[in-house]
Amino acid sequence: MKNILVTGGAGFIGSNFINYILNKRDDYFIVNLDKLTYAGNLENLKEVESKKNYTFIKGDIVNSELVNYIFEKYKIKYVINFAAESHVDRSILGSEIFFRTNVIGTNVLLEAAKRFNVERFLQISTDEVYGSLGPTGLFTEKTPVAPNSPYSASKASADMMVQSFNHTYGLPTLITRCSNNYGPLQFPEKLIPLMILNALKDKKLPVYGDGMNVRDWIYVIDHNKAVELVFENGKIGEVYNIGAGNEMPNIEIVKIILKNLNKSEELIQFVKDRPGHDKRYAIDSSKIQNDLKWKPEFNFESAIVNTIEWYLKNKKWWERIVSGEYQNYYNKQYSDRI
Ligand code: NAD
Ligand code: TDX
Repeated sequence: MKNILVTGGAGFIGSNFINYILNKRDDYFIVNLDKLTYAGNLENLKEVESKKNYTFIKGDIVNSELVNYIFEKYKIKYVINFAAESHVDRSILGSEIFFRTNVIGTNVLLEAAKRFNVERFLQISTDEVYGSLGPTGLFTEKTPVAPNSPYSASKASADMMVQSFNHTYGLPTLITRCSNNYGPLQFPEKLIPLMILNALKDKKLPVYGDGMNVRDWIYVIDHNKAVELVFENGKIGEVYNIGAGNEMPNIEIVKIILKNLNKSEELIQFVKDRPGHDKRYAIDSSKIQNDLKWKPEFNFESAIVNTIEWYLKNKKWWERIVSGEYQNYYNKQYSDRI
């Protein structure tokens, strides 16, 4: 049995990971430590909550006393750190919590991992640590880290702490840097679910700037299969980029969503640009493809339809979110843009 501490497992990618992996493996015992911020939702984990090899603990990765207690009590030998404040726009509204969770929280986990001699520590990072690309070229693992937003700066700082623990103490660390994810259970502040829900409600679709910023999209299950491979077979000390080679300008995504929902493009509203908006992200994933034999299995055309259908079928999941506290954030975020 592998005793694994998964952090942030009630969020979008972490909950998809736990659902996927526990469906497949019974040699993993997963302790899910999650603070249940606005982005964490235990409903995401309904299908695994009664499994014997799964347990949930509500708590903060910054709380070193709690983290040390968990390592000791559950004899943790593996860590997969998904926990983070993950939304760029929120980091522009206020950076402090990003520094706290993403940098200090990761450091607390690293210290505990060192103390308890973990066998593998996998840090879930992002392509945003590389900064922004011009019209050509791809991020490779050798691209210098040059983050631009408070979010990406906090993720890059965490990556550097992870690498320093490998270099200085020989902690067996690994880092993955993935491009933009989409799929079921994504909090509707991110581009794709936000646009789906606004279109369903015949609300305006706020596209930043001219809509020509490019992101490289990957279905969340493809990301999580790559995480599994790196966790199992990745070479200690290494960084692995993950991407599905699916670059698209934002406006194109928005139009695909509208077309699938049979809604008019008149709903599109170009709004004031995100400050410091990175122009283009695109990932070279040849290292993980060659070394670990990973390749993406989902194509965008069909996986975006699955995603839209999921939101259509799971109205209860998102209706609670789009009322209440989220609405305050939404109004604050967009009132001065429009
Ligand atoms: P998310 O915001 O949906 O979920 C984050 C989870 O972490 C939530 O469940 C939240 O409650 C939890 N959390 C936040 N602060 C915590 C704390 N202090 N202690 C414990 N738990 C805490 O994020 P996501 O989109 O699922 O992203 C997961 C990870 O993947 C993040 O590290 C993110 O940087 C990275 N990533 C995301 C994307 C993407 O497209 N969403 C792409 C590449 C990398
Ligand atoms: O309302 C919007 N209008 C809009 O035009 C929103 C929310 C976004 N956008 C644009 C900004 C970006 O160019 O769409 C693009 C995607 O935006 P987000 O969904 O906010 O993602 P991004 O900023 O690219 O960051 C994401 O990918 C990398 C995740 O949020 C990060 O957690 C991950 O590390």
